[in-house]
Amino acid sequence: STLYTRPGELGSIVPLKPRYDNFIGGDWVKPVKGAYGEDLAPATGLAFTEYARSTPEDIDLAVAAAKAAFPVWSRSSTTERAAALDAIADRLQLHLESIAVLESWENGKPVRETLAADIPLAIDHFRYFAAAIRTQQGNIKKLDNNLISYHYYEPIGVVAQIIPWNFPILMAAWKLAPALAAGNTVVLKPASATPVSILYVMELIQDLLPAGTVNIVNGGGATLGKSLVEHDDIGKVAFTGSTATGREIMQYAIKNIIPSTMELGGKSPNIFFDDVAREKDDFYRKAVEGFTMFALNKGEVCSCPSRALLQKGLIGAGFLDDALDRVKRIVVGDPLDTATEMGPQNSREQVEKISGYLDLGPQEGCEVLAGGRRAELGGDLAGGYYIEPTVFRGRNDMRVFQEEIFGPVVTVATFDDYDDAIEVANDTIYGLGSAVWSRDTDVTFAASQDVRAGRVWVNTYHQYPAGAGFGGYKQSGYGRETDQQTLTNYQEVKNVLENHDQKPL
Ligand code: TXE
Repeated sequence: STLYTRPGELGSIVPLKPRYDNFIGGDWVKPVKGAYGEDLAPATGLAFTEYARSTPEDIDLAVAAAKAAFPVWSRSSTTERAAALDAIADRLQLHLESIAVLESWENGKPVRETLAADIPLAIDHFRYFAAAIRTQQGNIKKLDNNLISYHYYEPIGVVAQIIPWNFPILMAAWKLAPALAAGNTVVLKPASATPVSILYVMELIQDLLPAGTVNIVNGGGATLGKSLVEHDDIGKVAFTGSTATGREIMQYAIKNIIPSTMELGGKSPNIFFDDVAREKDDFYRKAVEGFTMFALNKGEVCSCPSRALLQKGLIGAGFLDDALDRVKRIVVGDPLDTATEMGPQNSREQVEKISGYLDLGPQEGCEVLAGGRRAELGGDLAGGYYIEPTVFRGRNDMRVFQEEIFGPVVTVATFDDYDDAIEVANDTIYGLGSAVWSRDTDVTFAASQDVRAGRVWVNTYHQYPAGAGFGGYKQSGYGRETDQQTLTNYQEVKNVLENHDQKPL
């Protein structure tokens, strides 16, 4: 194991500034009202830098800068834009380690994940959309001898992007890469729990984009959201966050009839059929790991496999016992230690919210099979936001099975047969992630059609390649991110109808 640094001593790896202003029009711009907030490290609960607590006046500046940059960026060729995205990817690759360390420190997620997944996936996103924009096709039709119709795509204009704190850099990449590839300019508002990692990235890449192409404004969503989304010069909003906030943002989008895409909450079923335990082989061990995926990123994942549905035979076959053994061995600790598998929750608010559910589970009649409490760590980490990985067993109609906990908590229910499994899996207001585990491909194929969710993983979980569309059914939102189809979220379709008939109309 490598300990990247001691808490509070990032300096040797990440050259952090003591204070971060907004990034507007290619410059570092102080917030108009001059207010700043402290950026707290979840591992210790201590402040390590400051960020701007902006107001609607700052939004106006950022939108104006993005509007001024639009004519240049939107008229650049797809080759130029692809080259810029590739250059961003190369630059991020050079600085992968420092970005990964900062992302880990600001969010609390283990550095082994940011090094191996978050930042490499973000880099790949820029490469993917560099290729996607160069290969995107319009279409042309000869409707009759003298009438030709062609369709092609145009950028929308200035787009607003509001992202959450659970995957700050990856969510920024999911949104920025397609928007920029399509020729839009952007005002991005990070979550105020993780305001700085994206600014550190902007510092690294600012010379690669024309000034004003990407603008970052920090501050509270409640203060900035309405003024950003209702701004008359904003042409589209893309949001990732809670279903409640998504609903509010959709109201703002109504004002100027701007399109929105919403990636919201989830309560994803992870369905295991009896045949998983037919042999205790590599497939079995992979399935056990699949069960423990609820603790990835300390459960702060919209597609967290937070409901494990086990066919009854698996209990007698020892699958749940093996899964619990693995859960109890999850290493909880300093996110900057590469041996750590689970770091602290992102904020005090999250710990309070999760603790409420840790109390509620047993009150509702759940059996506590693992965890169930805050994890108390010593030394530098005593003030951090740690929770034990928790396994509850109960019924799908309980609130802990229905509400998004957004912590390292999985609720387990058993089912009799296939129909029962599908009914329980779909008994939720959400429809984001899901998985089915079986050695029988007829079963997995049927389930992949019957589960009402935007992503069905088959015999795997938590894979997010750039080429696979991700998004929700039902109250998990609409619109897909990642994959080529994301481009069209950021484009208008132009139709040109060309009449070559010389006869008078
Ligand atoms: O989310 P919000 P919060 C869920 C998760 C978590 C809960 C609360 O269950 O416990 O939400 O987290 C911005 N107009 N998820 O309060 O409010 C906000 O500043 C415009 C699931 O942090 O959704 C931040 O940038 N913007 C989720 C972003 O919205 C507003 C990821 C997300 O914050 C705004 C995050 C407003 N009125 C939380 N209010 C997922 N499924 O991935 C807030 N924001």
